[in-house]
Parts: sequence; structure tokens; C-alpha cells
Amino acid sequence: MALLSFERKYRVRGGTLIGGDLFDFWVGPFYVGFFGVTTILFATLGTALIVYGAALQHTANPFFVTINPPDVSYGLHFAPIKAGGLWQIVTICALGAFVSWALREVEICRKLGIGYHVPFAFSFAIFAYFTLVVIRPVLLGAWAYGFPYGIFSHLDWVSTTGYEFGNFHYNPAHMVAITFFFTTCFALALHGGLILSASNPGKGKVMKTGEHEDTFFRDLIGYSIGPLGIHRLGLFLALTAVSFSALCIVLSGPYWAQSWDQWWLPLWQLADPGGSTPPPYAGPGQ
Ligand code: 07D
Ligand code: 07D
Ligand code: U10
Repeated sequence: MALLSFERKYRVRGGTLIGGDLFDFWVGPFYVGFFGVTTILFATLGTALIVYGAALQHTANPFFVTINPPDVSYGLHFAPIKAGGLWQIVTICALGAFVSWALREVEICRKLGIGYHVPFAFSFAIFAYFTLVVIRPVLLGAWAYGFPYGIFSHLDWVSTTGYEFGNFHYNPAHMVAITFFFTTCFALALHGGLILSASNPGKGKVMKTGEHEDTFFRDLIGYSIGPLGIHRLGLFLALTAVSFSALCIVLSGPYWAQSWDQWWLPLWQLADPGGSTPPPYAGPGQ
């Protein structure tokens, strides 16, 4: 069915989570719905507050604009607007907009009668953000531990937070997360490559089938995961990567306050009984 006639067929009322027929319509290509309205409200307010914060900083350069969390002395209390309160309201707006976006995805899934896989997946990204700006700061006792909202400033936060724990690469959950991120890219490259190789063989050549795709991997590694399996695997790899990311940062501070290389001490002692610390890395060529 052509896309435009399909859209006419499915663009009917119903499937909303809240509000019945209220806002149950489309504007151009966009489905609106109750959560479309809340998305726009939260996103507009959050963006306006960031613009206000930028005006206070007298900078028009978007790379340097930053909305910082309050000082550690405010603990888990509300801070004055110009001393981190802005960050607190922007955080509420961001969470409001992200959750609204996920619920709007749910309503669209319900209208189409498809599974909730996409909003389910997006909820993991929201959870990672929630871990960074709510769960970890609450466990550490101050909003100050959230990351600042700025293009460069959030990079500074990642760097300094990393070095607070010595070498962050030794964080075992960070290792697992990175491995899953790399594997996600690997799987997507294999899948994209395989599909194109069979379905887009070049002008004048015959398009090949799923059997060709299966056979390629059976010939190569003795096993094919199959057309449904590769998509399940892709979703699993990506969601696991994000889950271990959330884990690696929530462990850093609330659970482990030292340098992460020290976590491996038992392993080192196994290799060198009586040795108390792994030898420090001496630099290149040493
Ligand atoms: C391609 C989908 C489109 C999304 C885009 C991002 C904004 C921000 C706001 C000026 C893959 C839109 C950006 C709306 C503008 C203001 C106030 C998604 C795609 C194009 N980061 N991060 C970036 C965010 C964190 C880190 C880029 C957001 C953590 C590192 C962009 C969040 C940590 C690097 C950005 C967030 C961290 C980046 C490209 C939220 C650990 C880079 C993002 C809400 C996760 C890279 C200058 C991208 C860069 C980069 C946005 C959180 C680390 C500005 C919205 C605190 C190390 N981050 N980030 O393509 O070039 O994502 O930075 O959690 O090197 Mg970040
Ligand atoms: C939080 C984004 C959520 C986004 C949402 C949507 C909009 C709308 C609108 C486009 C989680 C936002 C949408 C705003 C946009 C329009 C229209 C995603 C989030 C809800 N690290 N590290 C990670 C690597 C080092 C450190 C994660 C690699 C150093 C710290 C990942 C390397 C040190 C933290 C990762 C490396 C260090 C991390 C990030 C290499 C610094 C975290 C992915 C090769 C000296 C963060 C939960 C992620 C984390 C994190 C990878 C190096 C520190 C596994 C590959 C050694 C402090 N690092 N890292 O989490 O776990 O995405 O966050 O060197 O906090 Mg690391
Ligand atoms: C996949 C797939 C598959 C496909 C696919 C895809 C996965 C099976 C069949 C999909 C993949 C792609 C298309 C590939 C490219 C995608 C990526 C690389 C991912 C990243 C995506 C982007 C960077 C694009 C991001 C764009 C977005 C989020 C759209 C932005 C839209 C809006 C802001 C409007 C949202 C609408 C709402 C909330 C409903 C309400 C709408 C209205 C009321 C009308 C509109 C009103 C406004 C816009 C108001 C303006 C105010 C705003 C925005 C607020 C703040 C701004 C101010 C400064 C004031 O597997 O194969 O093929 O295709």
C-alpha cells in the first residue's frame, strides 16, 4: 500500500492513553496527542530557560553556554535560580519532555497495533539520563553531582569525574558497556552490509533472497542467527550497553570511592601473593 493511502487508513481516532479524543489529531506529518502537547510545553520551557541562562552568562557561543548544577552546599535542597535552580528546573523539563516523547511513541504504537519495542528502547536512554542527574546525585547527597548542561562543560564533567576515580577504564561495568557499544556497531555493520549485498546487487542484476543471507553466514561461521534474530540481537546489544553504562556511573561514588584500578587488587594478589598494589604504568617505552 502506498504510504500516503496507508496513512489515511490508519489515521483514525483511538488508542490514546489519556484524554480520549482531546488532541487526537495530526499536524502535517506529526501525530500530536496529549503527550505531543506536553512534549512541546516542556521542551519550549526548558529551551527558553537555557536561553535565559545563556543571557545571564553574556555568551552567544553555543559551545560555551552552560547551565550548572548547584554547589554541593545546597545538598538535595532547591537552590536559588541563579545558583543552580535553573539547572534543577531544566532537569524537570528535560525529564518531562523525554517521558512525554516516550508516551507519545506508545500512543502511536497503539494506533498502529504494533509492539512497544521502540518506546521500551527509548526508556533505557531516559533511565541512563535519570541515573546521571537524579539517582546518583541522590545517593551522593547533593544535586551538585549531576552533569552541567553545555556542549563543552558536559565533556569537562565526564573527564573530571573519570579522573576522580583514577583510571576510569578499570571500571569493570564501563568495560562491559564499551564492549557492548562496540559489538552493537559491529552487528549493525554486518547487518547493513549483508542486507545491501543481497537486496541491492547493482543495476541489471537479480535481487537475492533471505536464503542467500543465511547461507553466507553458515558458510562463513557455521551458523546464521536469522532475520528476526539479528534484530533481537541488535536491540539486546544496544540496551545492554546503555544498562551497563548506567551501572558503571552509579557504582562510581555510591559504591566505589577509590581509584578503579584498586578494584582489581584481589586479582593482582592472586598473581603476586603478598604484592599490595599493581605496578604503576610507567609511560611509553618504559
Ligand atoms: C545522533 C541523535 C540526535 C541527537 C543529537 C544531540 C542537544 C544538546 C543543548 C547546547 C547520538 C542533540 C543535542 C539537544 C544541545 C545545549 C544546552 C544521538 C544522535 C545530535 N549528551 N557526549 C555529544 C547529549 C552525556 C559525551 C553530542 C545529551 C553524558 C561525549 C551532543 C545528553 C555523557 C561526547 C551531546 C548527553 C556524555 C558527547 C553528540 C543527555 C555520557 C562527544 C551526541 C540529555 C553519556 C560528543 C561536544 C550524539 C560531542 C557528545 C548531547 C549526556 C558524554 C551535544 C542531549 C553526561 C564524551 N553529546 N554525554 O550524537 O561532540 O548522540 O560533544 O543526557 O564527544 Mg553528550
Ligand atoms: C545518558 C543520553 C540520554 C539521552 C536522552 C535523549 C534530546 C533531544 C533533540 C535532536 C547513555 C536526549 C534527547 C536532548 C534532542 C533533537 C531534535 C546515554 C545518555 C534521554 N568511555 N565515561 C560512558 C567510553 C572514558 C566516563 C558511557 C569509551 C575515560 C564517565 C560509555 C571510552 C573517562 C562516564 C562510555 C571512554 C571516562 C562515562 C557513555 C574510550 C574520562 C559516564 C554512554 C574509548 C577521562 C558515562 C551513564 C552512555 C555513563 C560514560 C564509553 C573513556 C569517564 C560506556 C568508548 C577513561 C564519568 N563512557 N570514559 O552512557 O556511563 O550513554 O553514563 O576511551 O557517566 Mg567513558
Ligand atoms: C528505522 C528503521 C526503518 C525505517 C526507518 C527508521 C529506525 C525498518 C522503514 C527511522 C530512521 C531514520 C529516519 C534514519 C535517521 C535517524 C537518525 C540518525 C536518528 C536521529 C534523528 C534525528 C537527529 C532527527 C530528530 C528530529 C526530531 C526529533 C523531530 C523534531 C520534531 C518536532 C520538534 C515536532 C514534534 C511534534 C510533536 C511533539 C507533536 C506536536 C506537534 C505540533 C503541535 C506541531 C509542530 C509544532 C512545533 C514544531 C512547535 C515548535 C516548538 C519546539 C520544537 C520547541 C522548542 C523550540 C524553541 C526554540 C521555541 O528501522 O526500517 O524505514 O525509517
